[in-house]
Amino acid sequence: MNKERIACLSTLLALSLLPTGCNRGKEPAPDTPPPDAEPAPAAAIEADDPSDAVSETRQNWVSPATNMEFVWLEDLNLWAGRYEVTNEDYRAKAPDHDSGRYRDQSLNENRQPVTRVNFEDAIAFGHWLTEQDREALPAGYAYRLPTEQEWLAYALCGGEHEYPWGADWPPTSGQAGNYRDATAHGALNIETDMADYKDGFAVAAPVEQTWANAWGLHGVGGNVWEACLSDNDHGKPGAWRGASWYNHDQRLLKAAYRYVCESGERIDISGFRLVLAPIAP
Ligand SMILES: [Ca+2]
Repeated sequence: MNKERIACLSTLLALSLLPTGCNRGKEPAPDTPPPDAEPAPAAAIEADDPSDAVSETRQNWVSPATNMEFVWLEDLNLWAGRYEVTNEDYRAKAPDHDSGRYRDQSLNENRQPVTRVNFEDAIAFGHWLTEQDREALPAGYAYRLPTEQEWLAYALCGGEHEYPWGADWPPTSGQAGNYRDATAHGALNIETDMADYKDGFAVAAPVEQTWANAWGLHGVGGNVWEACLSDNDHGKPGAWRGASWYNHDQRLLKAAYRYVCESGERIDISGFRLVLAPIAP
């Protein structure tokens, strides 16, 4: 068992053993609110003019190597993964990867999102998939993690509302993502601030079964935290966005919330989604 796994399990074990009422505030420690933490309007995203070659391919994209689906987002001039990267997708590169379990619940089914990956793993998967699909990719495009600004734009579908599903708290059952809901409360016997919300899943949900937003992207809010790159340096980690199946704290579910942890940490609630985007000049 590696050091990161031990740290992860220790953290989750500690949380699971907390007395009733003490779980709140023990979710991933908040980053110091950055001055740029408010949602950015989509207009802040500057998209380059696509080349003629790319404009002929503006339909949804399927990776030849993995069958991963990507949705063309005209506002951002890129394709975004319709789903979070699954265990099945990830095991095309790393056959022995195991996303493990939380208590008696599996996190390792093929269509659940991959977890127990860190920034380095996620960035490497994008590079690997680019090499696998290189002959088929639109000229000038490659797979990578989204930047935080890109994530925020498609998480809110270009809007400025507070949560991925809109402005209401709590969300309406069936109209938001997979969080620590009434299902988790019942199955895991853990406290939740979302007892009136039911998404049907105690832990990570199969990616196709998570709520889709107006741009057709599933699971942007909840399911697993999604690794995003720095807005200023696309080669460096930025933060994890979107919360997860384990989270229920209203503050952490806001679209503007940034979860910053050690880039080497691999935990049960952190995964990623890829975009297919123009290669930086
Ligand atoms: Ca849930």
